[in-house]
Amino acid sequence: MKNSQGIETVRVCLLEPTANVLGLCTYGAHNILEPLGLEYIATYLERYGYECAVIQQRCDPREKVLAGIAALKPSVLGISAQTYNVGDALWFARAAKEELPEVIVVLGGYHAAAVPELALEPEVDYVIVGEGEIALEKLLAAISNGRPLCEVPGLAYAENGQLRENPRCERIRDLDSLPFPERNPDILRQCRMHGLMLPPPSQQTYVSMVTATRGCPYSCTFCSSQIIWNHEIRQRSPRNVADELEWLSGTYSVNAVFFCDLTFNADKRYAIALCEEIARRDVPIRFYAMCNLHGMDREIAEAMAAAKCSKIGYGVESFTDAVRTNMKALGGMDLEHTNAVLDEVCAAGVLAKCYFIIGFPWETRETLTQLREDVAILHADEIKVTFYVPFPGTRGYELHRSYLITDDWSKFTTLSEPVVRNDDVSSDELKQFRQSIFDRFYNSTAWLERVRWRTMQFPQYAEAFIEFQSFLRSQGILRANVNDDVGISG
Ligand code: B12
Ligand code: SF4
Repeated sequence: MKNSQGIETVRVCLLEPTANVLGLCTYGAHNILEPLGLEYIATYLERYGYECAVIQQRCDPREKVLAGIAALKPSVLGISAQTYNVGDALWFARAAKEELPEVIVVLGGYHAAAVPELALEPEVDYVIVGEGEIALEKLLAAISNGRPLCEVPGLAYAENGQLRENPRCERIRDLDSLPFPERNPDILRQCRMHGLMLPPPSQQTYVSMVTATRGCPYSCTFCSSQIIWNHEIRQRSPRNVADELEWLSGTYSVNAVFFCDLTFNADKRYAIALCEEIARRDVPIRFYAMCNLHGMDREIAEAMAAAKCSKIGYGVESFTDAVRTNMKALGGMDLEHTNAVLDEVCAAGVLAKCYFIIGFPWETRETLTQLREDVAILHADEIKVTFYVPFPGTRGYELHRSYLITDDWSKFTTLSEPVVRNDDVSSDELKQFRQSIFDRFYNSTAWLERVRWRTMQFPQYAEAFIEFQSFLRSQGILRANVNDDVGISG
């Protein structure tokens, strides 16, 4: 095998297995967006002369995906392994080795980084722990040049049956130095951001992801982000991010973007500067981003609205003291404070989605009932409720692994069913509570009034609400014929 400066082209195939989460979404349809991490790695490796293909399983059966990989005859197969898809990742690793006995299998991603012992599995050759671009290039160069593996940063591998783990790779200091990840138009065309969105799903043409920053300064105990990134937040220049948006619009006709930054507003001044640059360019793309309620105010909301941000997601998680103080890095906000912040932001014309987690081991019927009451008067446009999952590598896993009721990683989706034991509330009851929280929220007078008020104040959102409501109705969640009730036409 030779590297870029070397003699022959090395073919690398990068795979994201995704199938087992299909249909598990809150409302029956799940987003599968582009495999951005793998696209970053592929574009980076191509700089060094490697020939790369990125494959995303999406809805395809495993066998079809495997045949596609085999046809490419790669020398190296890199697989992204999160917790929920690690079983699929190992299936592909085994099957690829059977088809192509010479292929080198490398795992990366959150689960692989949390469980580097996967390198001891016979079908896995190497695990990369952490950010993938530099580490994988160094691994391929070491293999090509016959350099010792102990020199490869971030590498975990088996040596005489024992696990060896090298120190982590240096971080990419200058994120602007990374080339824009090459996209596959076929994938972007199939991607949709479901839920309440502007443009609504039916009008999304090509959907992409962008990340302006890497890392999150906080450390919520249930979050996996620290496994790959750290507390330091690295930022691309606003100009570089706006250039990418223009490129996505011009080259791929993208009209909707998910900013997958861990916390878009972690640095308020930076976020405002970024939005000002995007607004100045007037790129015809609307976007969705995740923000922390702490640090949100009218100023940043107006900057985001001017940059065509149509929705902001917030990890509210819970109003229960035990969660707010023990699990959330900054301590969660109470209902009153949350509503006050949401009001400020909503006034700027950005939609608000709030995320909640239920099913912590200490959860009781009383805390769940209280949450349902609280959510019913929440000043949000959309909610998502997921089950608590202590992912390997998190503090939550250390605290709660003894509460796990399954060791089947494919159930660690946060969407399908609880994986944590609760002595007060059964899994079935938890599922029912989750459903009833949605039911209560979307059928509450407060939400119906809100839809009316929002569409009067911001008529541009009328289409988004109409499509979302008909979706909720098709799922049996929304019972009233809200269009008639609130007088939205269309
Ligand atoms: C965007 C995103 C999504 C998108 C879809 C992404 C997609 N392709 O389908 C949406 C919103 C739909 C989504 C859904 C889900 N997601 Co998600 N998602 C993310 C998010 C926010 C960003 C991922 C990203 O692109 N980052 C930017 C790129 C540059 O980084 P990256 O992907 O991590 O890749 C780098 C490294 O990890 C590494 N690497 C990754 N793969 C590989 C492979 C090899 C071979 C190598 C060498 C290196 C390597 O190198 C890359 C470049 O440096 C992460 C959190 C985060 N910010 O990382 C959660 C995250 C990955 N999701 C998570 C989960 C659980 C889910 C869901 C199962 C449930 C849920 N609650 O939403 C579903 C299932 C999705 C699916 N498609 O199957 C968890 C995974 C935790 C775990 N331990 O498994 C995360 C970490 C969030 C969390 N809860 O902590 N997700
Ligand atoms: S603020 Fe979000 S990304 Fe940061 S640690 Fe908490 S949950 Fe994770």
